[in-house]
Amino acid sequence: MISDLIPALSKSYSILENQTLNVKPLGEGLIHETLLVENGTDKWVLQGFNEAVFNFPERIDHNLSLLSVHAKTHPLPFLLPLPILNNSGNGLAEIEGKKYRLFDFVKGTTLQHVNDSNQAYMAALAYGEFATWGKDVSGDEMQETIPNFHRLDLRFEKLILASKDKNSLSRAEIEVLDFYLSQEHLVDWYLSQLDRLPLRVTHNDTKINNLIFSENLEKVDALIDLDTLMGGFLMYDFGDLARTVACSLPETSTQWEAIHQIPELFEELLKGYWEGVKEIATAEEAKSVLFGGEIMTLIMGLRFFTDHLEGNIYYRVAYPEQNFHRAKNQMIFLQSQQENRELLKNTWEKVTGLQF
Ligand code: GN1
Ligand code: MG
Repeated sequence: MISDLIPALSKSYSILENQTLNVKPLGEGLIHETLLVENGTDKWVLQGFNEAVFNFPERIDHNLSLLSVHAKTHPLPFLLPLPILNNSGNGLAEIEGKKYRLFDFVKGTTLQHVNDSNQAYMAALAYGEFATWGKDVSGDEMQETIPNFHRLDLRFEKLILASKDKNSLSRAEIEVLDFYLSQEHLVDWYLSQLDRLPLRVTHNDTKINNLIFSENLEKVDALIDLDTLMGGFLMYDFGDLARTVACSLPETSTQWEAIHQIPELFEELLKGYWEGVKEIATAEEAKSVLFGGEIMTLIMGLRFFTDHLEGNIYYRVAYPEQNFHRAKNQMIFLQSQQENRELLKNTWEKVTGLQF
């Protein structure tokens, strides 16, 4: 029972001492467990830290410390909430054999999908401004909190290995597998970019629900889920936005016929992101963001399918076939983006004012 955590929590954090606390589940993250702690007046977020996924908590600390030093001289227009230190001065507390982190609760609105194009614009602008803000912190100084996190080529190889380990696949699984194997051309393009693009400070998990908007939804107040902040390419951050925001349905949807890209939202995202990064983006980087949506959708599809074949060991699932369904969802969405390539290229030229 999560309420069993309360006595140990009060003992670990002086701010939670001698209070009547209530703990309940919060949010939709797939990796850490997220809980809300309340005392009637104040609220905190308690996060059950997933050590199986994040093997290097000290690297997270290193990166976040680097960025909080940078923030002292270069203020950001939104918060990057960092863990509250426990009574022993640690951001990571051990409670009943498990690791936890406590954060101040940032008041505001979290969206699971955008309701209008301006929200897409604001979200993308915030992630773009974040990259520009971090331009003086070299991506190489950041440590890899999950090694090779967005290495598409390695994710591709991993799926091949996982599928070879299976003796039999259903017809439906073979259809999805064949689609993913047919995407090797994207892997080749990705590899051709590796030594052309500078490593930036990127968030690497830019889903819409990793932003906290103000209550009236007029601005972005915080970027959260900072464990994957590390060196990365601009196309990763723009791409994960394009994957999660410019789609008709969320990655969990199984309404196959209704899953498609929304080019108008792609355009708003690009306008916002470009506004945020245009001062720093090289010509190669600017071009790369056009394919970011495809690259990130392919990465997630490969990861979901690999996890399905490996028995759902990574992502939290609500039912056994869910990772397979997520992989199929991403397949359909990737196909939709590919059908729109010409249109998106025109949008890109219009928004950036550059020639592709
Ligand atoms: C995970 O934890 P959450 O739900 O914010 C995952 C992302 C995926 C996402 C898919 C560390 O993010 O890479 O895009 O699920 N994070 C990690 O929903 O693997
Ligand atoms: Mg999250």
